[in-house]
Amino acid sequence: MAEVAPERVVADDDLRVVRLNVSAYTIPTDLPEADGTLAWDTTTLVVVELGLQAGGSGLGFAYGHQAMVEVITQTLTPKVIGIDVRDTGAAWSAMVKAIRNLGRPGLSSMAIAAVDLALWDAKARALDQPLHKLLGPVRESVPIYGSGGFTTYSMPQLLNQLAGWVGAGIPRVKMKIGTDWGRSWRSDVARIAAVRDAIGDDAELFVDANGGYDRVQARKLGMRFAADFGVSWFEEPVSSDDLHGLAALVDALPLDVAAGEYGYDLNYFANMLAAGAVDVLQADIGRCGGITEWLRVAALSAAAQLPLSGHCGPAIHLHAATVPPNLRHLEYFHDHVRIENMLFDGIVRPQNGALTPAVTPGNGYVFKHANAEPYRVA
Ligand code: SMN
Ligand code: MG
Repeated sequence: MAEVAPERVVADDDLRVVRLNVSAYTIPTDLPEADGTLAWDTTTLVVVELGLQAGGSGLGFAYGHQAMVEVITQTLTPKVIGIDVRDTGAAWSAMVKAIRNLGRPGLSSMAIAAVDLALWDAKARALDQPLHKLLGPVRESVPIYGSGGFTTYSMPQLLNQLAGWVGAGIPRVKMKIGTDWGRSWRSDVARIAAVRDAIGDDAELFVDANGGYDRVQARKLGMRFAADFGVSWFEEPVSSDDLHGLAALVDALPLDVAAGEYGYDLNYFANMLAAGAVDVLQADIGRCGGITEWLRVAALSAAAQLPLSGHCGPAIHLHAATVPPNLRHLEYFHDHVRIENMLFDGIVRPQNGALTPAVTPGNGYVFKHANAEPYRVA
């Protein structure tokens, strides 16, 4: 008689999660920031520091709102305490079940993301592996695009920032358009023309309207952006809820239509792909539930024969971004780059337009509590 295999590996008690410390920080932007449909002057991130029985630790964070702290401490923590940190899948599923009545899209998923990222970091540190090596990379470094170019910037600020990235070897840059919900489209055209002039012909120029245009506006302007200024990426030309409108633009425009930043779960991305609404799918690891779900989103877009691009928060995407064969790039978002360098040690710098994850155990970065404390809100 063949021996029956044990049903599960018996957990090593040392690797059990025993503690989650959760805190939130609100950091003022360096200048007023706005896109076509929203203005803001602060950014909040929620940090999870997780402890294991034998003293191991993990660090995760996600951008969002301080209300995530309550979700994590009250609803997620009881599901994660006692779990073997290697069982990231079990922890993730338990967290998703626990927030059923709170609603999966929105802050709940961001809260899950912060914990999932901390669990993956703790697992990699416990196993003494760089996180990307544990995840199974297909590439050593990840291409990025510089992103900012807010509608609130003066023309010199806009040109300095975008030309600055190109000058620093990042040959892809994104600016905000759709100013005043599309009413100031003439200003968008003038700013795009000036940026193209400032960055030269070789750099890729991306624009993000954040859903500020209507369908006809987006079609007319998209044709012009591509033909006159070589714009190659048009993000949220219309609302990302308008899947039919996006799909029509995918067919009509000779550039990449991109969307997906408000995706919180797999079904959202599946619907967007089924509608043919994008040429490139975007997904934000800090919104869609962390590494565990983001890699599933990558697989969905691969099955749709489409590339994936990581949205914002370069530090939290970097290790996972080495894994999907169909990854196009990560967003090197001005605000988040600034915050990640202020609050964490070990944040890697771009080289030749790409980021290469550190080969130290875990995610490679360390929380600088003293730098963060003045901004603490929870
Ligand atoms: C964005 C990111 C962060 C804050 C506001 C808007 C955005 C992007 O749409 O894609 O960079
Ligand atoms: Mg966007």
